Amino acid sequence: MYAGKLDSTVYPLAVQPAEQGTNAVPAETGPSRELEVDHLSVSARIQRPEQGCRALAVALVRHRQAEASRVPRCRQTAFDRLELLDERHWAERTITPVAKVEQRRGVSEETLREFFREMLLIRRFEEKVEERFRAGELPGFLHVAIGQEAVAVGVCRALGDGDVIASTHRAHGHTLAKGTHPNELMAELYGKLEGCSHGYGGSMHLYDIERGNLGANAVVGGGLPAIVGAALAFKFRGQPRVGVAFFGDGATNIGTFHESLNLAQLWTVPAVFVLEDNQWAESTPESQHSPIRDLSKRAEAFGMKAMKVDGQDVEEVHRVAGRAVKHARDGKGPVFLHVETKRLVGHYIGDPQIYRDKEELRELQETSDPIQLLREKLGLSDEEFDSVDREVQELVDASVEFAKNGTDPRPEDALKNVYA
Ligand SMILES: Cc1ncc(C[n+]2csc(CCOP(=O)(O)OP(=O)(O)O)c2C)c(N)n1
Ligand SMILES: [Mg+2]
Repeated sequence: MYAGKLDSTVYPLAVQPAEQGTNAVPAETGPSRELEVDHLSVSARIQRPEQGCRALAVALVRHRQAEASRVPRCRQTAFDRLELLDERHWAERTITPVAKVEQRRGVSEETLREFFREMLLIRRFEEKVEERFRAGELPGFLHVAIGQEAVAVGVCRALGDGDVIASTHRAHGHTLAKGTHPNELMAELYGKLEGCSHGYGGSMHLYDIERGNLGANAVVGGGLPAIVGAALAFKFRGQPRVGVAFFGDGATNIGTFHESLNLAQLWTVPAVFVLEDNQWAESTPESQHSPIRDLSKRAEAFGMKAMKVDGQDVEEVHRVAGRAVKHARDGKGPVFLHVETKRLVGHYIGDPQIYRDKEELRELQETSDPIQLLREKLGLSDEEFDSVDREVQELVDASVEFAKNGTDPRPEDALKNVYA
């Protein structure tokens, strides 16, 4: 985690004290400010330090215990003034990631088996989410990404620990693949304090700053501007880090998509824009929401490098994502990664899909399931499959237990960390 570095003094989009809510960190002056500002080149420095560090301040507070030695002294004092969430949450936060996020070179069979395990973990997790939702245990509105697991795993496995992602309304897979423990994710879906967003967020507002997850987004296209901002900050600081925005084909019709690609290319920021093209936006087929069939052309309009890949083949996704990430990390500018994938279920849990041809869907489920395809590629025997399956199902069952035993947020904390 980069707590010490995410200081508002260095962050190009910092908040002015007058704009901050009651929980906001006071503005600071002093040696750390001068020191940090020196990291920015004069030409790169943005002269508007008055916006946007509020979410970062929250992230910093979250990690103040673990990172105390790396946080400037004046910042620690500011933290001490903050009352946030129940301290017990942090004392107990000892979970290590299940899905690995370290960078890999080449894809050995062993690595492919790890991809398989992670994809199966995501699948079983989402099946359990559906089961618990239907049992009335989970509040809100839930979208699963069954059929799209290879995108989450293939892309996130091409990232390093310092890289960040922003997700969509279909965020469970991205979140697990970026390293959030199933316990923390399930606890969030149950609205518990132990959840990755402390129970404030739910399925469409999953955050895990420590693991480089800048959040899911209920607003379609909401993650792209955040990633352009993060990538711009990486560029200013000279850090070899990359920001990745996931979004769907429907999002390519949204204004923030076009604005983000435009500025990302103009500023040659280290970002990768991952289009998860499942050919549906809710119940609207792509042919009815976009006048062009090849959505990569939208990136070409900005002069952005575009790559295409079959999203049902995790090995391919990983390989091409690795090239895209390298291109961005090498300072050559952003990349548009067009991933063709399949939504093998409804738009949301409970969607009757009356708008979809049942026979076509059944055929897709039989021929395009990325987990089944990888199982075949690996030649896994039934015993091998069952062994991995048992292991991940145990993790998922344990996450439900963890979540059910979690702490309900206190009503008096409802407005804490709310900066609207
Ligand atoms: C700005 C905005 N417009 C509309 C919606 C309603 N909405 C939620 S999901 C969705 C479809 C998005 O389609 P796509 O981007 O292809 O993602 P997918 O659901 O296929 O993963 C829409 C229109 C929204 N949440 N935000
Ligand atoms: Mg879509």
